[in-house]
This record gives sequence, structure tokens and C-alpha cells, in this order.
Amino acid sequence: LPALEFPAQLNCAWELLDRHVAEGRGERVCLRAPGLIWTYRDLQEQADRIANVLVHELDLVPGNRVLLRSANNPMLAACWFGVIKAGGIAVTTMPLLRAKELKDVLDIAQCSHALCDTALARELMAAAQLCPQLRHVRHFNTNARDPQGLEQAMQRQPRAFANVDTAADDTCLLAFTSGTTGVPKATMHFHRDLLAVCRCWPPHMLRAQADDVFIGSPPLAFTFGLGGLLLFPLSIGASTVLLEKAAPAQLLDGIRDFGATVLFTAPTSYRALAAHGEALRGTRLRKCVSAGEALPAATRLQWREAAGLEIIDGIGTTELLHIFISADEAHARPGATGVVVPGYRAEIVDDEEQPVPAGTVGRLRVKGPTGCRYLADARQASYVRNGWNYTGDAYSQDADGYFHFHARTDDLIVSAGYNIAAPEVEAALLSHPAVAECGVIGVPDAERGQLVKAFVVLQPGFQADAAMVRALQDFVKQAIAPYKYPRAVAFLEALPRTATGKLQRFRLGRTE
Ligand code: 3UK
Repeated sequence: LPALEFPAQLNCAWELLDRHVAEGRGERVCLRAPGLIWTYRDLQEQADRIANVLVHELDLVPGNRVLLRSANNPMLAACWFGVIKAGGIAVTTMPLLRAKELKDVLDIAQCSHALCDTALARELMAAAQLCPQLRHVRHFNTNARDPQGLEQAMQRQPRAFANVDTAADDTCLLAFTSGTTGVPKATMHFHRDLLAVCRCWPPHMLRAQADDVFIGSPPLAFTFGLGGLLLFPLSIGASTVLLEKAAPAQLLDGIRDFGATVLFTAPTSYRALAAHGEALRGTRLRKCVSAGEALPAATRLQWREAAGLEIIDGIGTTELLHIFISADEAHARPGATGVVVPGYRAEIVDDEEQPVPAGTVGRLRVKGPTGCRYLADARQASYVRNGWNYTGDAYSQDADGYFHFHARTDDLIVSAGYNIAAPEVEAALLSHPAVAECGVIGVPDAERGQLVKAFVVLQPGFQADAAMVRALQDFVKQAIAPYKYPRAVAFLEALPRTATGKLQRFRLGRTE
């Protein structure tokens, strides 16, 4: 079992970053980006200078919240560590957010400071007008001569900073849920939480080494990306590649150009990358992690054929910070997420919170070293009950302890009295050669209550016509219980997705 005891006082920046320099690994490569290489010592110096700016020029005191806004790049990583070293709380935001959403984040998190990539300044400046509590905004990745730029201020500060002596259970990160509906919720994470996730899933199920090169698509504002592209590589002294744009084509170039060995991305990206199988074969890639939404068996198979590699699937949530059910390459089972990660407990229970027998679908609940703490939000009481975190997922567990995802509890379709999990119908459709992407929802129906409707993006070269509709319907009837087949099928050019790669089923409903 992982060692999860921590001293009462600790700043996680020490274990993740400073320790490597102190122990003689300062010259190892830490971060790469197009045209740039930073060693561990370089990242430490940048972060220390930023901490000095925050404390000495911008009056930051421990507990202040600092909004961070940037695509994935080295300066974002340096700002993240600078805030944490100074005892501040990093409030990470998705680069695509607009002024209205940024205003909500600034208000909910009560941010006093913001550090923003100059390329994304406009929407933040509009939001800042409406947020009087925001006292200081600095821009980075500016021209080094820009007197207002963070880089100029950093040059005025000493290169060393003594980390603020925070408590292990001081909050250092506010991560917002990607919530497809409703007001966003901020989840609070402590210094020890960030270290705890490095000791559970990575050593037991990822098993990367110090010479691994990590790469991937999720933003650092999404905790899947924060762990996979910053915390996990740094916790073992490995290196990470930060790409501002990580659509499949750029990811493929990055894997090749940087000799990446460990990939973090979402199922939809694996499907798109699989089309370039030949290009993948000659690379150093050896480990592939998928999370964010369910990995259909067809996608696992497609990737195995294209890249010759088994995907490591894992379910995590923003509330629990990172992955708690997963399986390594040797234990992967098509259609199952995996087994519980050492350090965590997971159960399937019914509506009365009683554990259900193997094979029965119920609600997933999880307990472990990390857990949900919403910042000032009444929804805490429904996510955490009796110390268990209820993720909102419908799962079953088989006799071997493997957990099988069925649906988000709100993505269960009830049609003519049958319970139908939208992702199961999607997984069946995806194994048809004509289907590139698909999304399934229940639409209102006078006779059946709800009707199963599929939205399909076809692979190039296939015809969207009545014959195709029939072919897909017949195919699903052969693959899974026939009553689950989509009685309605529509064709789209692309599916609506969140910046974290999740299908937005509620928006499919609106295309009606
Ligand atoms: C769904 C999955 C099936 C599931 C996340 C890894 O996705 C992450 O966090 P979010 O808060 O969403 C959580 C919800 O997403 N989900 C995620 N992974 C899987 N469903 N199989 C999976 N492998 O509904 C869950 O409740 O955005 C993932 C690490 C950190 C994360 N924050």
C-alpha cells in the first residue's frame, strides 16, 4: 500500500521540484516545449522569481487566491509553482473561458491576483472590470522589454525564494469542475493531496521511470492534465512536454519530435490518432493513458492495431483530483475501467446505499486519501455522504473485482420501461467501420417515454443515407440486446465536446 503519512507542515513544491535540485538532479531536463528546454534548476529559478514578485511587488499573503490563465506552456508551470511556493492558492482556468465565465470564477474563488498569458489577455481584462476584489493582474510570455510584463518584474527579483512553510492541509489548488450544466463548483485540494495522488495510481498502474518523456492534450487546468503532465513526471524526476495546441496532428508531431514515451489523452483523441497508425509505429511511445470519458472496447482494439499498444484506462474526477479505478497494460480488460487503485476503496450501492451483488448496476462510491471539498457549495452534501464520495456514475463490479462503467446516472435512458445506458449503445456503434464518432441520447416520445436516438459522424467515404441508417440499426441489434438499438439516427459533421474531451449529450438534445 502507498505511504500516505505526511508531516504536519509541508509545501508540495519541495517534493515535486526543489528536492530534485537539492539532491543533485538540477541539470536534468524537466520541461520541453517547441524551441525550449528547461532543466529542473531552470524551472525552480523561474518559479522562485515569480514567488518573489508575488510576495514583494504584489503583496501576496498566504491564502490569497491567484487566477492562472494560459494554454499549456512552461511559463504556466512556473506560475503554478510560484503561487504554491508563496503559500498562495492556484486557481486554474480553462484557456477557452470567456469573460462571463472568468467573472464567475473570480467571484467564486475571490481571487486577489491573476497571472495571464498575454495571448489570452482580452477576456480576462473584460472580466476584471467587473471584479473589484481582483487587485493585481500581470501578463506573461510578453516581450522581455514590456515594462508591465511579468518577465520584467522577475528580472528585478532575486533568483532564490524560501518556500512558505505551509501546513500539509492548507489548500493550494482550486480546480473547477468541467460541469456540463449548472453553476461551476470549485474543489479545494491540499498540499498533501497533490502528493498523495503521486503515490497511488502512478507507481502501481503507470510505472513510469525517470527517463520517460510525458506528453498529452489535457490542459493543466483539468486535473487529469495537471497530474499527467506536471505532478506525475516531476514527482519521479522525469520530463514533460507542454504543447499549447494538442489536437491529434500536433500531438502526433510532438510524440515524434520530442521522443515522448508516455501519452495522456481522451478516447476521442485516441480514435483520431489511430488513423495515423504508420506514423506512430516508429516512435518511442510505450505507455498510453485514457480518461475523461469511457473507453469503448472498439477504441482499445483500434489503438492496439494502430500503435501496437494497450491503453491504460482510468476513471478520475476533479473532486477526487485524479484516477482511482484503473488497470495497467497487463491487466486491461476491454469494456472494463479496471480495479480499485491501491490507497482507495470503491463500492457499488443501490439507492438505499446498500452494497449490491456482483454484476448488478448501481451507484459508484469511493473513499481514499483525496476526496471532495467544494468551496462554499451546498452540493457538498450530495457528493459526500458518510465519508463516501458519490461520483454520479452508474457502474457494476464483476466477480473478479473489475469495475464496468455503464453511464453517468443522468445519461441512463428509460425507453418503454427498459434502462438503456447511452455509452453502451455508443460503444456498439463505434465498432462499425463506418462510424468515426457518435453520441446517443434519449429524446421525448409519446409512446415509449424516451426514444434512443444516435448522432453519428461517419468516417470519410461513407454515405449518410437511409441504407446507412438501417445498416447501423441492424448492426447494433446484433451487437447488444436488440431493444437498445437507436430508433432514430441523425448524421452530423462533428459532435459537441467540452475542452476536456467529454461529449456534451445535453447539447445533442438541443440540435433537435
Ligand atoms: C467521467 C469516466 C468512464 C465519469 C478526470 C481523470 O474526467 C475527470 O474529471 P471530471 O471531473 O469528470 C469526472 C467524470 O468523468 N469519467 C472520467 N474518466 C472516465 N467515465 N471511464 C473513465 N475512464 O463520469 C466521472 O465521474 O471532468 C479523469 C483524472 C482526473 C480527472 N479530473
